[in-house]
Amino acid sequence: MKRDELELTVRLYRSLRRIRRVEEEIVRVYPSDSIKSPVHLSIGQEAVATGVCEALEPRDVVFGSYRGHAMYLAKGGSLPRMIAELYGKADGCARGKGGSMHLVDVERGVMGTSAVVGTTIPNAVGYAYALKHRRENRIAVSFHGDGATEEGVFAESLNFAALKQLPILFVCENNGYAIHTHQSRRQATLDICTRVRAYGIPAETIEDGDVFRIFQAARAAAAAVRSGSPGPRYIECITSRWLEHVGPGEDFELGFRSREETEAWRKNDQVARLGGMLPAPQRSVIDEAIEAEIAEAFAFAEASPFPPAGELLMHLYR
Ligand SMILES: Cc1ncc(C[n+]2csc(CCOP(=O)(O)OP(=O)(O)O)c2C)c(N)n1
Ligand SMILES: [Mg+2]
Repeated sequence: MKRDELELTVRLYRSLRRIRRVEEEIVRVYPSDSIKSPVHLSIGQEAVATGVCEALEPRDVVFGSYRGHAMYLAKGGSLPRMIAELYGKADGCARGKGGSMHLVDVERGVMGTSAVVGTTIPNAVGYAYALKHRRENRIAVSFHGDGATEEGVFAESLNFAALKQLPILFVCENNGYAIHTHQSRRQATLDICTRVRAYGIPAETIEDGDVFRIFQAARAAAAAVRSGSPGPRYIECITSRWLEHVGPGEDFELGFRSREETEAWRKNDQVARLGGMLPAPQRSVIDEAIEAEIAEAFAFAEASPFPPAGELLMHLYR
């Protein structure tokens, strides 16, 4: 491997592995009830946030959904403050009031995630509108699920972004499901990119979850968006959620999908794949550093106090 390729592989592996291990630790800790929030885990989907965020600059901003741990971490959001948020603690990134579904780290460009499907898509478009007005050389990224593309606001947002030629990259994390319902039972046409192109927005699908391919597509799209012409871009990444919609367990016993359906994706696991591309000693150093960081973050959350009762109605929109 050439030096550049090795450095890229190391960065992608570190991000993939860190997200995977953080979420596995959430799964392990969850039964203790220390985590006070519902959790929508992205295990199996890490390559999307990792590949896209690797293509961004620190000054760029991202907006996401309740399944936002991967995006938050890949963009550089504080891990201790994320875990404290899941614990409902005062040092949490949303002061312990938002939980897993409302992660934010403005300094790192994580502008927010939301429990209400599709709602951060227009937030990202609005931000991109401001960027264009202020002639700032930054871009906004909207991460959303396949289910979010059925919301009316999705169409409105695409139209406005295309009309105003805004510096925004839309990233669809298409895991095939909205809760327990497959895309084919919800959408008249399964080709999301065809719908997007109807607004004049260039769109492409990455079918295989290859983190390098996602990175390259995001880098090319981000460069085009940054140049301001021809405005927005759309990338759909097909991916696979391995755990239940919400919670730390699996959902195969419910009967709406089978474990076999995820098998090909497990064989294509990007965490294992990139780990296998690195020399073992180098991989161990990375893995050990991640374990230490995770242990520290959970200890930080444990030690943090709950917010005082007097803060109950502060920092809220009312
Ligand atoms: C406006 C709105 N409608 C319905 C819901 C209930 N709901 C929560 S998650 C979800 C599925 C969304 O699926 P998708 O966008 O594909 O994201 P994924 O969970 O697959 O990451 C739905 C319908 C909601 N939270 N908000
Ligand atoms: Mg989905």
